Amino acid sequence: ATLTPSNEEPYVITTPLYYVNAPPHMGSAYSTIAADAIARFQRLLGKKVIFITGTDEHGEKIATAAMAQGSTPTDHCNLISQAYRTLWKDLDISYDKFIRTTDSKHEAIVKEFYSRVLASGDIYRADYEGLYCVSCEEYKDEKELLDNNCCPTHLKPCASRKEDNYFFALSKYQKSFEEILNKNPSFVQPSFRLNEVQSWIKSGLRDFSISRASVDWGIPVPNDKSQTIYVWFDALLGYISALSDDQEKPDLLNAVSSGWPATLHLIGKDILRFHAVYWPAMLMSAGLSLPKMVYGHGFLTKDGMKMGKSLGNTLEPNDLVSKFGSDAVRYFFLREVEFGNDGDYSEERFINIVNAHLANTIGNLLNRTLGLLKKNCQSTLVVDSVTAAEGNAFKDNVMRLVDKARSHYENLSLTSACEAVLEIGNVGNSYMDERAPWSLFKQGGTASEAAAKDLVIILETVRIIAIALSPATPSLSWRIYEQLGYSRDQFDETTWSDTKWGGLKGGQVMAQPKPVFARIENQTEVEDK
Ligand code: ME8
Repeated sequence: ATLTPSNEEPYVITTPLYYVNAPPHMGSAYSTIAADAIARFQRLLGKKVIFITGTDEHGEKIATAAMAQGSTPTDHCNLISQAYRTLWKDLDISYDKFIRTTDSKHEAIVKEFYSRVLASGDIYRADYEGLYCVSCEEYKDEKELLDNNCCPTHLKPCASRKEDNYFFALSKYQKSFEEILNKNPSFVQPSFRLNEVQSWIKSGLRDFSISRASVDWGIPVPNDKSQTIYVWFDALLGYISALSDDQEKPDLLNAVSSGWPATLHLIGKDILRFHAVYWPAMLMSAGLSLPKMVYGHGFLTKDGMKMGKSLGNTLEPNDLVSKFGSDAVRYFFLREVEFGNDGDYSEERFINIVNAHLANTIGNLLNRTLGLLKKNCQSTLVVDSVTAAEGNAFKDNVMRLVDKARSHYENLSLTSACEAVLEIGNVGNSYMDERAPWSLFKQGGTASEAAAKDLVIILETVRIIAIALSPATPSLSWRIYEQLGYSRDQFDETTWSDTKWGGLKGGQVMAQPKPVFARIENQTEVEDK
């Protein structure tokens, strides 16, 4: 067969490049899970997807963390960056590129970028005095600080600093920004975050310093070894350097030609200003195209405070995964935290939701149907699903919900997409209960034939659920497909068009019924009994 090269633009999605000051926590996992669900959905649509994640390894905050561990920055970064990759594997994260800002190709590209911005006349040298939050790696406006100059996110006092730095002329881009946002208000998502960005712009964009004389652990400023490049002016470039091949002489334009601009930067709302203001201006200055969209999701909170490495009030994703499995963790956070808004975690809620939805609504529906099929039809489908559903309005209901799920995924309404798929499970269970095929089988004759068809209808419904939920629960979806008698290759080849009614064929033999999602035993529930 000939390979036809595709001219189609790839769907390039990125997560933040996480700081390696501490191992990943549930907040970092949350962004990555959401990005993975979007990437998987786009692949189902047949898009060529480039899913980028990675680690942000330079700057004062990292150097200090390494020192506190009695380690060198390099050893520390290697260790923590690896912890991210291990967690992503355990969470079924299907990234295509993992960039480390200490990769030599990244460093080369940052230097080249800096030189382009310098050549465009947007870098100058000046003294700066201000209040600095190391956890944010950002100079703060006094207005935004709490008492004692405390950072509102990290609750730590900001230190007064004075430095002779290189500055980026952000203020030059004021007009361009107003135009961009007027022309393309969907650049910032969810739409309610646009106001925030607009008010920053209205209040006047101020130049910011892009180098540090006081920090060694960073990329040296080209032509001035006494300073290193500010960690944000370095890390954002990771979205481009990730696209670069591992060639001997990495170059910016080559990387850009391999997929830039990004379709979607998925980030938390804490770093919206860097992505929606600083980054586009940097790109304009270097003459590169802008990402199509920046989506700032909400925070996972604990007692109302942002869960984070700096505050130390985090939830251990490794513990959750080893206790409950990747599907449960992925599903819970996508389904329970209204995508875009903040959400609180509680173990009780976690157990209730995944038991009700994954173990009961989906797992149990499949399991009891396969049990009946085994008992009454030797685990074999009597007719194909199209024939089984002829003249049955139930099928139309399922197809309507599938379309609903699709449009929610397309609009990045991940929570609503999960809800729509679960609704398919609910209507499937109602259908099963109304039809009560177990009693029809007892009647024999045409009642029994109708019952056999009902089982096909339910199994087809569960098959459709498996595909439609696979962006959220890839492992569970595969286990369902396996139960329905498909091979791993067949599962891997599924696309969104397979959510169309009609996949199951007459004569298809199902596997031995086996629960696809083990109910989580709730300690307190057990003790209460
Ligand atoms: O900011 N709830 O890295 P970072 C939801 N290196 N998401 C959360 C969260 C929470 N409680 N806590 C963290 C950096 N996140 C920079 C990024 S990009 C070129 C450089 C997620 O390790 C959320 O996506 O502090 C947030 O924006 C990101 O982790 C911050 O990660």
